[in-house]
Amino acid sequence: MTVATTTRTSETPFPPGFLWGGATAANQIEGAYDQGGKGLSIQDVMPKGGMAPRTDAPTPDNLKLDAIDFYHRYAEDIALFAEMGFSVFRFSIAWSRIFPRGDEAEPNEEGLAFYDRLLDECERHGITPLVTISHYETPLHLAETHDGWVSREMIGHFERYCRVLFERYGQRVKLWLTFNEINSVLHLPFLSGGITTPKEELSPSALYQAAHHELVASALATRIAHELIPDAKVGCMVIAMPTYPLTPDPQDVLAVMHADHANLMFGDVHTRGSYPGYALRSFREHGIELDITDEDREILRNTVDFVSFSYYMSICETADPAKRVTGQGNIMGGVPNPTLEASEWGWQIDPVGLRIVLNQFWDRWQKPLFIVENGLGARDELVEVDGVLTVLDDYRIAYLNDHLVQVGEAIADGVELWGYTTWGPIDLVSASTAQLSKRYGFIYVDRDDDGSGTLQRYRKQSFAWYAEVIRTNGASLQR
Ligand code: BGP
Repeated sequence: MTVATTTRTSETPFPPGFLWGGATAANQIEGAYDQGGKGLSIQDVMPKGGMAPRTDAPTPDNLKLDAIDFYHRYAEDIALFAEMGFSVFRFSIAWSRIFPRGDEAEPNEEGLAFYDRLLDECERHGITPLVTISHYETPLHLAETHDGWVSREMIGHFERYCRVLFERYGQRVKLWLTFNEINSVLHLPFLSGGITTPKEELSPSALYQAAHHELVASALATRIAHELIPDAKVGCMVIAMPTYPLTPDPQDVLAVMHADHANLMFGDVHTRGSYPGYALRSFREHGIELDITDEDREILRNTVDFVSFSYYMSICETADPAKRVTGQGNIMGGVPNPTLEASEWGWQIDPVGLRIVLNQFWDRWQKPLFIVENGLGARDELVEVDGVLTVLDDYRIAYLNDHLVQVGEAIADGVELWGYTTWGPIDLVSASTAQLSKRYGFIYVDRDDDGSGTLQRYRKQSFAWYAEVIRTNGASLQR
């Protein structure tokens, strides 16, 4: 006999049909780096992750080469997502599975067939796919021969790749993201833009030219998606980083405005279809000369249907150079906030910042929003409870609960939000440090930083917790 639930879903601020799920990236889960005709991507030569220098060839201590073997275990993993009640699964397509070098005329059929099978599994479980076209996975050949997105030729290679994806999967994939965290190219040019020139040697003009090429490519992809898949929705994806003044000094507030401009320019171009005045002034005053053609300007007018973002932390800014100690670990730098605690990796935890940034983005862009990454990277310990191996991750539950409560507040504020996918619903390899011990999942994967482990999957305590959040559409959250 089933006992009727006492939870009243009418008490939730989350609208009916809100999409709940998790997010991953090919290079952090698939493994099989040299199978199925796949070429090398920049990730295959980054054994220590995005914050460290690359190597010249794949090294055995690069956990991403095998990752968590999703390439072979996707059916089992998607079944576990379905067990939690996912209505959406965000994953990326590895560009180098489809075009192994990036510059071929014809795609690799074996790579395309893999994602057909993956989509079959999503369909079987009624899970809506949300596909990232480029998630820190530039084919290595393009990085090495073109200096990544510094070259205008990348737009053509990307266009060819997008057309293949839209033609092949357009019947079943209606939600697309162009570039993961596109604003990170200013901070991590190799990881984000496949730019092999070391950052210190890269001129600001070259760096912003690369960003411009990505923006044009993103708008072009949006236009083509709309042409080929009339009911598709295309979003940009940015790092959301609410930035607070370190003090009430107006100079600190101005420093925040400048930091915001540098970040928000990417969303501004994607949603408004042209560069904002503050960006043009900054280019002028910093001697940044960009090659922006009339055709580019025309293409940029193809604005996105929605804005998606990752949210992990907020930061502070100050105009006082003596106080500019940068925070550790995160991609964007910034000054640590003295009022906040940090994760073991130095990422400051700020649930209220999520409500703030949701409101900021909605007020600024008036486009539907989608939180496509949020979560806590933590060390987990596998323990036996009633004869079952699990992880008692109450810290992860607390983190996600507190963030989701703030999401509910933002929805009550009037923000239009389509969905929420946690980062790493299953443990995966970290983008910044290439560790597996920085775990995000509801599902524990038995693999350690030294590469040992059975790869077996175990449900953590948070697994049942998230299933309940989804089942009640957020009504079970502790406010
Ligand atoms: C974002 C990336 C993801 C993911 C996440 C967590 O910047 O889009 O790929 O990895 O951060 O970061 P990390 O893996 O470094 O803990």
